[in-house]
Amino acid sequence: MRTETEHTIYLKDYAPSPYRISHVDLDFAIGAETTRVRALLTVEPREGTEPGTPLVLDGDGDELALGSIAIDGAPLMLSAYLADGNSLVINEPPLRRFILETEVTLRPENNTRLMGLYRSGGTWCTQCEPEGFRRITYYLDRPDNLAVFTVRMTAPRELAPVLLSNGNLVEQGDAGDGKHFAVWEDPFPKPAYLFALVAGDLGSITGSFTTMSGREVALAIYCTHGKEEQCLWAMDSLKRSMAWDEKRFGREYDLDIFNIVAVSDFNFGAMENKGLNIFNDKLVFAQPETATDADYEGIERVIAHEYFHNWTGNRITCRDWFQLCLKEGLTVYRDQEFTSDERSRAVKRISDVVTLRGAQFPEDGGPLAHPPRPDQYREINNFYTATVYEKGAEIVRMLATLLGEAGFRKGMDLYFERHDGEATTIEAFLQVFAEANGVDLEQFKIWYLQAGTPRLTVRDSYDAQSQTYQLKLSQETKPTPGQPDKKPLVLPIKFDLLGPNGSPVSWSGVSGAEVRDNMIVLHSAEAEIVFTGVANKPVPSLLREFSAPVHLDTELGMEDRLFLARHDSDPFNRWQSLQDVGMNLALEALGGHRWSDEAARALGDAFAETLASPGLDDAFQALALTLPAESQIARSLGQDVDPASIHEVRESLIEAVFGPLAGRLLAAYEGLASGEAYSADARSNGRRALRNRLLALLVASKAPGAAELAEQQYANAGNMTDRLAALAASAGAWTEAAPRLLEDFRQRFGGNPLVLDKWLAVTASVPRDEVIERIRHILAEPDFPKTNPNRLRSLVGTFAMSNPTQFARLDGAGFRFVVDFVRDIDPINPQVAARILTGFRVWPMLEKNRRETAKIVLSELQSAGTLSRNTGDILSRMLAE
Ligand code: B3K
Ligand code: ZN
Repeated sequence: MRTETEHTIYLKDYAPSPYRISHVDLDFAIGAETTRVRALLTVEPREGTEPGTPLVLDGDGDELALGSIAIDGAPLMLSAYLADGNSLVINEPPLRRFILETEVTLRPENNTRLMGLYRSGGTWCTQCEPEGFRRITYYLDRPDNLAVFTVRMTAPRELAPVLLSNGNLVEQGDAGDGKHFAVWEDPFPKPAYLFALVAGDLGSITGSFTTMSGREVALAIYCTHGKEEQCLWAMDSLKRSMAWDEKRFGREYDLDIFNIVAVSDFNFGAMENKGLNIFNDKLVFAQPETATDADYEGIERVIAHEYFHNWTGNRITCRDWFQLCLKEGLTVYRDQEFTSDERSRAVKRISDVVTLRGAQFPEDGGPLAHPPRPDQYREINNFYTATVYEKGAEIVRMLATLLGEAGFRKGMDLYFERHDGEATTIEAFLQVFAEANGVDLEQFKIWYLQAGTPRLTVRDSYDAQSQTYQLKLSQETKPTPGQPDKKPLVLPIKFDLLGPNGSPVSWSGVSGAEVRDNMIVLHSAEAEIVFTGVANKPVPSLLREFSAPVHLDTELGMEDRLFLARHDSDPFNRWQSLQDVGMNLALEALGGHRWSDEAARALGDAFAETLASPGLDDAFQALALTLPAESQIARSLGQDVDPASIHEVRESLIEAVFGPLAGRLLAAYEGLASGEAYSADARSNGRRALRNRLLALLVASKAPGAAELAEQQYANAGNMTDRLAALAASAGAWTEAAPRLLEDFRQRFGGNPLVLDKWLAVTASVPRDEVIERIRHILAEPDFPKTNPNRLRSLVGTFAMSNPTQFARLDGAGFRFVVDFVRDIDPINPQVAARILTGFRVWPMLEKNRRETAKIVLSELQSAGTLSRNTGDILSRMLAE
């Protein structure tokens, strides 16, 4: 294995390059076997560059075969340059503006890493963020070099009738010999990571959008022939996103064309290339028979996210990759707000918190913890994490909470005004909010620099005689790798005090911390807040809307929590209170104190009441009628986790709480039946979500007839949402019908890769011993596509991330299987391998036997040598003491 310091890049070492490239003129000759790339780069030294300073361009020697190299038309002598595995060094470039011309040959067909130029289903496409452009040509492959690009491409007309790149199409025509060409020009200077090219035989749908200043933008979505109809929802989502960004942030689209291309082989969700977004096709294609409501929502969200990057990411980009969260956290915040405005704000908030707790908290509490703005990395691809994205969005959300809507908007306006066209930093971002609002954000900045989830502890007391109510608050963040000492953070804590009937209790004075409106702003490690003139002992509703990403520790008893579940006017806390009660019962049972019948009944009653409340919408009820996930319980336990007992306890808690409600659940399930044709709108979606939740509860609590009901729903479903829900419920509880339904599903849909993924994921989540053999078997099928990230993630990713009892089996078979897989896939696609390996991040909190086995298995992988930098980096962080 490589050593700790090799390849480590530090934020403190950031320096601008001594040269800049202002214009890029690319010529792609695309052929069936190879592609030749000729690049004309207009290079100039920056002010102050000393004569004789070498020009160092990035270039991946595994991918680029250098043909020729010239400066201002004159070929370079062999001694004038050096091309090694990672770079091209021009020893003494002229100290004036010059044109560097290089020619390289690529083999896109062999590019299984899916970075740079590669082929997916016959289509040539690119992925350049973060460091893929260096696999296309030699370049200053860093986000702070902004250049204007012109792209010419020639390709066989038959193989690639469609030729696309960024910006505007300025010329096209016949190139003889069965070939044709197109020339694209992007007038907006951009970093190389936003470059894109697509060449292929594709179908398309078109649309148009008139911007707020009256400009007409031609929209198109390109896809495999025959899938055009399945792009309509994405097109609709795109138009709504464009309108929303104008209305909410005053941001208008800036080119005359906006193209999206759907491809089948893609390392992540999608990519915001200027004017030419490239998408994983699972985030484009939707039709009711094959896509679920979750797919529809995901498409809407990601289409919006990539579109919003046009301002937050493209026009204002990152100075260096340490600032990744500048564009990602902010853009996730923007897409969350879009969904909240388009659908239900409360439901969106709860779902986002579920995601945060399910993905980011485990990261922040484990060996891979890192600050939202890291200060070092070995492999930047490993930092496209829940911390950078989701915690990054939480930080922006806290900023909006602290500054208020108007104050936040003032800051955003100044950000766009001041930094448009720049590559900038987190500091510059915070500065505009500080200036626009006249506030100091120095302490707030720590959120970006410090890893770990703070624990906020609150204890309360009431003194009837003096009519005072006291809240004692303290915050603590545990050490994380490389950060032993933590500072207190600024915590915006929205709250209210509730009286006996749930209405707010008033107070006449408050002291001890910054309290404004219904928000405590905690700056210190500890505070004692005293409310005076409080007539009766209130129940506190704390951290409303989950106003800060912390673990909240209170001493509220079951009664108070159930009171909040009934009366809190904050829907988030109503939901949270039910979760808390469920969590407490599960944790106590794991500690040897099984719940009393009375406690289970009280929680059941609260669920029943939630279900019967006419004021709560279906989607909210669906979320509320859920017990905390096994991974959530594991995290609350924090150490000595035995996934098998958690599974057992949770299963029997479901039976104890929901079993007695079977009649009511069934009646509600039947009442929600609808003969309506599928519609993707939020209301119909909520209805299906609730109905399917009820079915899952009936099946999981082993209600009589529930397994048959699921089988019926599976057979009669008119859409994929209902069919998959019935399949998943049956497989999760392994009903008698489960194997039959799984078989049927594969028969019906096995020919559709995106639906096959759903089958792979359900199969991989079955919490039964034979699952590993089953997965090995599927992987060994001769036509299983080991180069397709979606398939691999659905099967093995789901197993490693979402099947805790089997992944962390006592005999180590789950760990060994995943490690074997990672070793196999790493040479094909290191990004996929590294991502799946992160499933091990839970290992330090497992009970002793599993922990030891995990450590042995990981250490064996480490000593096996030759791993990619991606996988090697994850592995060594995972094993660092
Ligand atoms: N910016 C891309 C992610 C690129 C990931 C590279 N490993 C998509 C997005 O966040 O919008
Ligand atoms: Zn993004």
